[in-house]
Amino acid sequence: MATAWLSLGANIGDPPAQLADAIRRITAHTDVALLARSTLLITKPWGKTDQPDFANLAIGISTNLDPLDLLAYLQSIELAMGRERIELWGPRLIDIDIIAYDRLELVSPRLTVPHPHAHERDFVLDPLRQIAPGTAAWLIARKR
Ligand code: PH2
Ligand code: MG
Ligand code: MG
Repeated sequence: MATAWLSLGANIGDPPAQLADAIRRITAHTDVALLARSTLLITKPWGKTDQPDFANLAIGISTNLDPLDLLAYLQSIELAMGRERIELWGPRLIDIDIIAYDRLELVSPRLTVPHPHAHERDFVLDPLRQIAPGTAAWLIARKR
């Protein structure tokens, strides 16, 4: 069993409802169990600033899926929820990112963990600190 930390975000449609729906779908998998859920934070858009504020939260899961199978499952949920990949860092109905997978460090064509931008994004770190302060500190320390 591995512990994975996920960041969820949305800024069009009904973001709180979409985040709740995404958590339901993620934890519906027989090989995924919810460990922790942060509060929902309203955050200013990072990277591309001329778009609506985001709703963000973080969850911790326990899973038997390996990182690439977890990624494929999360992407299938994004697709099922109507996510379209139009613009880098642009508005989205739902975004589900793997922030960390245990203390694994993996760089591969489809997936990099820890998430390459996590340590510099408060919208990721603030929710994560609520539920996994050690992991948030590790993300920052490994980049110093
Ligand atoms: N996601 C992005 C780009 N910028 N800004 C905030 N506040 N929250 C996000 O979830 C977010 C973002 C790309 O995934
Ligand atoms: Mg993202
Ligand atoms: Mg993403």
